[in-house]
This record gives sequence, C-alpha cells and structure tokens, in this order.
Amino acid sequence: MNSFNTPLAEVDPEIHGLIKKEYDRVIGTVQLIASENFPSRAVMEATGGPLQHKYAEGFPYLRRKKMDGIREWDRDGRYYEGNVIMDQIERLAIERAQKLFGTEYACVQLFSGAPANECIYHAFLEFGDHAMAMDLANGGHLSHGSPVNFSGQRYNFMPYGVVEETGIIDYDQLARDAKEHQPKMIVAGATAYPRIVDFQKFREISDSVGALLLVDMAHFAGLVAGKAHPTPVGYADVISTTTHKTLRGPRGALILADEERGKAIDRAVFPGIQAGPHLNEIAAKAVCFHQCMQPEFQQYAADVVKNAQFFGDEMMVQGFKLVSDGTDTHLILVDLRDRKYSGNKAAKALIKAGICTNRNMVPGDERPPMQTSGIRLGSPFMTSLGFGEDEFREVARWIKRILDDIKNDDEIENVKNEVSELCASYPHPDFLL
Ligand code: DSN
Repeated sequence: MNSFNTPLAEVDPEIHGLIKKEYDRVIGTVQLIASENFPSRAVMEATGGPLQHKYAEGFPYLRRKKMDGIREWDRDGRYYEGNVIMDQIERLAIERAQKLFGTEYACVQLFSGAPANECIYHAFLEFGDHAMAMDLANGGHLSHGSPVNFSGQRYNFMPYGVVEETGIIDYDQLARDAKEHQPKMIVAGATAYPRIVDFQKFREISDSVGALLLVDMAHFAGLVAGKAHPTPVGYADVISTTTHKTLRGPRGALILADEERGKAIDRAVFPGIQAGPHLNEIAAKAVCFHQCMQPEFQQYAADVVKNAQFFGDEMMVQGFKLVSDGTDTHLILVDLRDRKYSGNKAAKALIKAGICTNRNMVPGDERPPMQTSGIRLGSPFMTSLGFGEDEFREVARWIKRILDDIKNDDEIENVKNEVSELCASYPHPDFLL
C-alpha cells in the first residue's frame, strides 16, 4: 500500500501515463471544439487541491423568515460541521459571481449545465407545463426540451428555430407560436448559434404571454464577462451557464437571478436535485471569476470574437458556406451540404490531421445527429493558447486542403506534420504532474 504522499506517477503509472498522453494530444494538435477551453494553472490547482473531502449540504447562509427570506451569512445553513473555511470559499465564489455579472443572487453549486437547467425547471415549472426552447437541430441543447432528454419528457416543450435562408432566429414565428402554446417559460441560448441573441425581443415575447425568460448563456458567458457580448442581465428572469467554456474555469455551472427567485432556486438545487456540493470546484469557480474580472480577460474575450470572425471570413475565402454567413461570437457553423460527405466524415478526416472539431447539424439538416451536414468550429481554446489571425488563416487553409480531397491520406499526413510543427512552436502551459 502506497502512502498518502506517494505521487500519482508511482501509485498508478497507467492513469498518470494516460493523463500525460492526453495533455500531449491537446497541446500538440489544434482544438476547435467551441465549447472547450484550457483553464489556467490557478484554476487547475484549485480543482485538484485538497478540498475533495468535505460534505457541505446546504448553503453558507440562512434565509430567516423574520428577514423576509433574505440570505444571511451563517454557518447553520449547513447540515455538517467543520465548514468554517468552506463557507468562506463558497461565499467568495458567490460574491464574485454576483459582482462579475451584476446580479443580486448567484448559486455556485451546480455540477454542470444540464443539472443547472434541471434545477431551474424544477424551481419554476410543474411536470407537464408548457415551455419553449430552440430546436436541437437549429442549435439548441438536449436539456432545452429534446424528446430524448428529461426536459422533453417531463415538460411540454415546443421548439422554435431559425429562418433557414438567414440562419437567424425566426422571432416572428416564435412570437406566433408562443401565443398558441402559452409557455410558462421561454429558453433563449444555444450551443450552435453563431449570432447574438436579441434579448430585448425575447423579453417582449415572454412578456406578451406572461412567460419566465431563462437565458442559458453557457456558450457565451465568458464573452459577457469580458464585455465582448451584450449581457442578458436586465432582460432574463433567470440565467444559467457552465463555467468551463468561454469563462475558462473548472467544469461546473452557475445560476444567476434576483434575490426573490434565488429562494426557489436554492430549494430546487438543495434539497431538490443535488446533494453535497463539490467545494474544490466551487473554489476553482471563485478563482475563475477573479481572473475574469482582470483587464487581461477583457482582452481575451475580445480576441476570441475577433479570431472567430477572422477565421469565419477565411473559411468563406476558402470556399466554405457558413450558417448566417459569419459570426458575432466565438463559434462558426460550417454548412457542408454542397459536399458529397457528412459532417461526421469531415470531422473524422480533420482529426486524422490533428484538427479537432465536432460534427453538427445545420438548420434544415436532413442527415441524423450521428451524421449531420455540418461541423462546428470555435476560437476560445486556441486563443487561450495564443493563436491569432495568422494561425487561424493557416488552419482555414489546412481545413480546405483536407476537405477538398477528403480521401487523400498523403495530404492528411502533410497537414498533420504542419499542425505538429506549428503547435510545437507555441509556449505550453505548465503541466501540474
Ligand atoms: N456539449 C456542449 C457543447 O458542445 O456545446 C453543450 O453542453
């Protein structure tokens, strides 16, 4: 039996070796998955630090009736003793999240994006209630009412979509459908929508039918934090986001709202859906929010958008068609319907050359989700590692060389060597092992 102090490499060389290999893959190839990012060393240290041990069901505050249910920092909000320090950590994470986004209330205990949405539905909807959200094939998310997901099975979601020719949300149709469907909640936000969502229009449509407006800003939260994207605060009733995408934090999620709705959200998170919060991730979220408040992060967010727009333009120069002809955000969606192969085939060819993307449906797609007619590309990860316009231009050229001649293994090998050479020339983040 090894001692507690024995390093991972000695305790479990197999897993240690695989972690090292994954790190080498990540820094040795080009990561274009729009929802992925490389967190800072500080975030990783907090995540992997010695905070794995504690149970802390409850919150670092109490909501006393005599105080109108307003949060009061108090250790008795926990069901376990020994949380004096953990309370300080969670309190810092909450206060930083509220300051970063300018909301009265933040819950930092959410394990990930789908459970965050589940908690919000649990707080404000009854099973069977009507709701509306973007269709998965038009860029939505499984937890936005997909029939194969809990959300679509427990609640009565009507999907809305985009105008196929423009790729922009069909707000007029959404308004008409909302009148007919009478949703109790409308969800805005998507995983493959390259344009800025019109929060004002969503507010008006929600108000016209008395619906609650949830903005799921998981994809663009980092751009909001870095002031490179309009904020949904002031329009949305409730906001959910993951913390590991453009925010560049640890895996996990966050819910934002006003104090009044926070009461229902707290009850839904605990004891409603989740139990013991992951304090190591909460500490890492606090670090992430701190980093997001620094001026460098605003530069990062601006660079993410600038790089995505430049990359999109270069892809069009190389002959590709983009949904909505470009982007306002961190992602672009390439429509491959003018080609003879699927998005799946394209993504498989690109990964052979060290270019990591994901297949994605495009509006009006006739192929199933396992095949698709598009690929989704994003700039956050490689911008974190220092890529700028020159590098994204090169990546667009590589993608053309591969996708114009998708069965040419020699060309894939040539591109692979060029990818390795470029990636090797970048300063790599320190590895913790
Ligand atoms: N899986 C995420 C994405 O790729 O957009 C959403 O949860």
